[in-house]
Amino acid sequence: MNKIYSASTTAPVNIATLKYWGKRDTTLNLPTNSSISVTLSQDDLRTLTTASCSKSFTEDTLWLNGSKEDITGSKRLLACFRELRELRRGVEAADSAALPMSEFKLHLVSENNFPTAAGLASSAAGLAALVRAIADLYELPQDATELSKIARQGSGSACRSLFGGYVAWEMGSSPDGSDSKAVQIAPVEHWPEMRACILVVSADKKDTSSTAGMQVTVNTSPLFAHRINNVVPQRFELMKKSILDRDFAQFAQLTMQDSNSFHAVCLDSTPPIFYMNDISRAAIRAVDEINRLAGQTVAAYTFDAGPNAVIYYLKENAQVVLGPLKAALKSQDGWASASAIKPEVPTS
Ligand code: 2P0
Repeated sequence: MNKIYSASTTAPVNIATLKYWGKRDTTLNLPTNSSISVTLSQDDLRTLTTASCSKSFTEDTLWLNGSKEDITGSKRLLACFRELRELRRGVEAADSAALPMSEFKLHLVSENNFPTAAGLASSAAGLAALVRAIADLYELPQDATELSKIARQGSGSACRSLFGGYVAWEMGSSPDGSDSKAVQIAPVEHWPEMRACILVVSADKKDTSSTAGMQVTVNTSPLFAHRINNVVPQRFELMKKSILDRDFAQFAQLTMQDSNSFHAVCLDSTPPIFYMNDISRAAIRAVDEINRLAGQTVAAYTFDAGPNAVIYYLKENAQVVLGPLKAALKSQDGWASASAIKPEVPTS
């Protein structure tokens, strides 16, 4: 009987405050701009993955939320396996007592505790957990930034989920992707008052996948070049500074501007891509009104490739933000049944 070796890990969801949208290399998942995200607490949204390997396994297999996936055509997943096995061969070469795990087939069992592919960054947590679990199984010495280059090839945004707190994905310039990696801007303890509230407008699978949508934008949107060349580079530096300075008003303004800019280039694409709906727009108006009544910026909205809103605010403003938000959105037709305000999610 051949022994089975296993390692389990969880990875959190991250929500971009400066959006990744566009690839300059679709095979290596190299982006057209750098991005920034906040990693959410694993208490609410996370992927749990167990990686196993054994001499007795006959094929690499992935079970996602209880269903066996066909991964034979998944070039990105296979690229992650290939790169992780390559690193494992380094461990085996350095230690003659190390088991030849790089030659064993892998079994991955992965579960999300939230809707998959509904614009809640499931691929980010999923691929980050998968890479981390295999790296742990293989006892790889590489740090999170090195592993982020592998997770990136599985799904771009996954590279940011290998860190907690505030994270930058530096786009890099090398054609081989060796400098396109995630780094931590600051740990969660740096700004412990930060909170995120997720408004689940819809848990349905999104219409346009991010991978397909971003290439439509790259190829057809005249506004896109302006965004990546003239807007994002400065915003990236300003947002990093706002995080390091714990300047919430500045962080919030930049976050909302970047969400709007991302959805603007989606709308500017041919055919146009719509991710927000009427309830999303009601949430934007509610946040605007909350900030107007507060006389300062106490809340920031951001929307990914789906209609669900993520609202950032500071703990001390929870009542000022969440009370009016609930009241405003309750008056929206369909909101009460179509949505839920999740408990506040401390970042971790
Ligand atoms: C982000 N999104 O920065 C942006 C904002 C969606 C909107 O990263 O093709 O699933 O796997 O690299 O990472 C979603 O794109 O795309 C995404 P792939 P991914 O979070």
